[in-house]
Amino acid sequence: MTFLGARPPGAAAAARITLLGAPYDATASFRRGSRFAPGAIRRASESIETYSPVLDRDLADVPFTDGGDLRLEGLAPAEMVKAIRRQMPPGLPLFLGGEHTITLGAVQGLTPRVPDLVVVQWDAHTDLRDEYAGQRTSHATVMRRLVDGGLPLVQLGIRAGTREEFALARTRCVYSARGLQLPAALGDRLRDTPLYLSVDVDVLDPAIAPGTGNPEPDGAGYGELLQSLRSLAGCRIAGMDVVEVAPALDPSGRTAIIAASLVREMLLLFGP
Ligand SMILES: [Mn+2]
Repeated sequence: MTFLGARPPGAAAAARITLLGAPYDATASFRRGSRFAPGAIRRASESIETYSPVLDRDLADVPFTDGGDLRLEGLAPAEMVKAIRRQMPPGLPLFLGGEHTITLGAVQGLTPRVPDLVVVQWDAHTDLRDEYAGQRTSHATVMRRLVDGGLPLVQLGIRAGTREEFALARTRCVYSARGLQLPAALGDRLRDTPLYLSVDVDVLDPAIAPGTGNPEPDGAGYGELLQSLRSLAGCRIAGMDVVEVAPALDPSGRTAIIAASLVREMLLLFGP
């Protein structure tokens, strides 16, 4: 099964965006299940419209293919990151996680061709630990590895982490805040540089999107997240992901449907 409106694989050459599933949740600390997200998001996409009235754009206007799932099961975290890095599709990739660790492989896979990449992260959590549960490559350390690698990082929606992580965010991130709106001056700066957009679904309030491993109270509304993404319309987007959907933790199914809507909006907003 492919995502709603995806062109057949034969049209891949013409497509500028490739959707790729990254079903991996081996380092999940609290509740696993995000490895089932790519399939659940594709299934949920059948229940939504291809047309976005706000953007007045339809998925039929955006040439994209669905490359299926990468084979990541059974790999150690560092091996999984390498596997993603090696299988980077041409053009603009949109990864369906999987846990947040997959972002490390995606960004590292892109930096050789996009050396001045800036990462924008929507997340409840800082993900800036140096190590977590004995692992240096983990969902809780992913942004630390990127910052240590010299990548400029912008964090939005942040409301959980250790004292040390918050201190690090203040000194090492370009910007880190609880709110989702970019300051105008920063928004202007981001227009001059290619961006990687990473959306952890736990940036949303758990009442909206309960199907995730580490829910944090008092999160954002869906409209607020869309508004934040729309403020980057017209920017140069080099890659994107939607991570940490754990379908089995939400028997109502709404988290997967919200994720499918979010993927549609990202395709319509940032597709050619
Ligand atoms: Mn998170």
